[in-house]
Amino acid sequence: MLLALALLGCPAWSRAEAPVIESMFPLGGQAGTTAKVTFTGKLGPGPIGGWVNFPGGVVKPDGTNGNFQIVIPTNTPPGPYLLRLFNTDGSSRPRIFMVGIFPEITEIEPNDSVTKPQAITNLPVTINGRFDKAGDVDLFAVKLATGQTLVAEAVANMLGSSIDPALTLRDAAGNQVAFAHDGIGLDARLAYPVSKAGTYIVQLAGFAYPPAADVRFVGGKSQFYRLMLTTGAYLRSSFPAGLARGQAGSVQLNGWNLAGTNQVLAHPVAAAAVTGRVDFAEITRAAVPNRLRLALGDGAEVLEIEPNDTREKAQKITPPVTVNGRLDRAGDVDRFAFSARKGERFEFKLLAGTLGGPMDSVLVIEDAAGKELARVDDSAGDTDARLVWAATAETNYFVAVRDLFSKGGPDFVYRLEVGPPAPGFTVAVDTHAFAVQVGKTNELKLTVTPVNGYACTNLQVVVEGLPDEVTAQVPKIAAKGGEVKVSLIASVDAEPSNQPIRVLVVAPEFKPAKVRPAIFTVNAKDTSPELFINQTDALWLTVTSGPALASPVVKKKKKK
Ligand SMILES: [Ca+2]
Ligand SMILES: [Ca+2]
Ligand SMILES: [Ca+2]
Ligand SMILES: [Ca+2]
Repeated sequence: MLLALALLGCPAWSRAEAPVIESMFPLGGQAGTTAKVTFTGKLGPGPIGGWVNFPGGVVKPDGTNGNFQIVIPTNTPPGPYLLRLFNTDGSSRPRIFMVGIFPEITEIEPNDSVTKPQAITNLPVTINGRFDKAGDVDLFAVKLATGQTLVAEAVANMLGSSIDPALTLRDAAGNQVAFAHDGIGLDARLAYPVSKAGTYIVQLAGFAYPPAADVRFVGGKSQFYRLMLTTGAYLRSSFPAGLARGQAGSVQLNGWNLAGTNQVLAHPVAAAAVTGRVDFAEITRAAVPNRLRLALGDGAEVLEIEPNDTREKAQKITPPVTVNGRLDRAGDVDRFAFSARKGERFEFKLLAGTLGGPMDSVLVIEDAAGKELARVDDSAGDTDARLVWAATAETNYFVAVRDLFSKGGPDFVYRLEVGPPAPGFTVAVDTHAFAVQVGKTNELKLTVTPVNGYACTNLQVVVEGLPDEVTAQVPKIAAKGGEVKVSLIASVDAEPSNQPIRVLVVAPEFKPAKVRPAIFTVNAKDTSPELFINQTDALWLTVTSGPALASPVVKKKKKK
């Protein structure tokens, strides 16, 4: 049997019984509390454990029926984290668990009409709700004072729910005063400065995603959301959107209710906060319910200077450099002039969507006469624009940045890196979890892709987090990269176990050594474009005791 499966190219270690999570509720919890979370799906009859990737996080079964307690330490920074359930056979796919700082309550039906909203007596709050039935709408009444700004954030799609939420704010008479259909990917965010004190109604409705021909409000088992309501501080973006690694600096935060009613706040960044080999640092502030990503660079940094919309007014830059810019108004174009030698090659990297901002960026290279020489568009969403281009003459050229839909505003921040094409590599893995049986070997397949002509021959693979008696054997990597099969070998003395692992690929010839973790894409389907965490290096290894079980995957392949 095992031999036959091996010949068919089926991994003999595939196990059918790893937990499958269909839904979880609530989708998060408050820092400093123990959240009670109910999972549905195929959780299996045996003992089940859980893992979440904030420090000190504990996931433990709470009785039966998929109920768990999730301990969230007090100082856990707010934001999205990954969660897994596992058993002796393997791990579920990672799910997103959101940590908030506000008290959490559960939605109470019926709350469908303006005359019967659920009264919310204390702000700030996070409401955990669901669309129970087709056509369900959920209404919440809040009392607001003149001068306050209400911020409402409804997240569902970004957490893996198949809902596209819409927020409507109504006055006590039911008149619409504000509306938002997006703001955080497909999820909705709304801010409303109150000019007249009174009771207001926050109305949340959910559309099916991906959109069906028949666009109705959805309802169903896994249509869960989190609705945050606050009149306190909330962060939207940072300018600049990045800083030089290891150097203290200052950024301007944009948001609502920052320092009283201001929407802008200076935020000092200590050198220690932006040190290390990570690509991004996080901005968190006390009593602020969300955090921002701050990109870290290794070269010279400059700030954009307006006006720079035309070739005549273009800002001169000297590569290699990172420009921190912003499309501060609708229609803004930012042009930068640079000189090149004949045949000189440049790599342009634009970072915008990756930072969480709304910009749909377009990058254009022009000659002195304004003729377009190259163009790249990052409309694919989380893939930011990258372009390698060679100058054909010794002269001045221009690089222009704008929004595909000519939008702009304080949150349309970007970073544009211009420099010689940097050799490097990326590493992908198409499975989030692996299993190896005691006394056996399993293969973990990586895809190594060289960038800008890099030769992959010196790359080394390190598997971090392996338990005792499990070792990794790595073949030599070809210059052109490609598939790399890492053997995980469990000795007969290995103990059955579960643990997170990371696979690091190291290029030692760089100073400092370049390290790239193998990345798993959580939601690779085109139907859901964005999750709060769509790429992770947090892989999983289960060491199993028994022989492999026949899995549905094996059966399907045998039919051929
Ligand atoms: Ca409901
Ligand atoms: Ca309802
Ligand atoms: Ca600008
Ligand atoms: Ca401009």
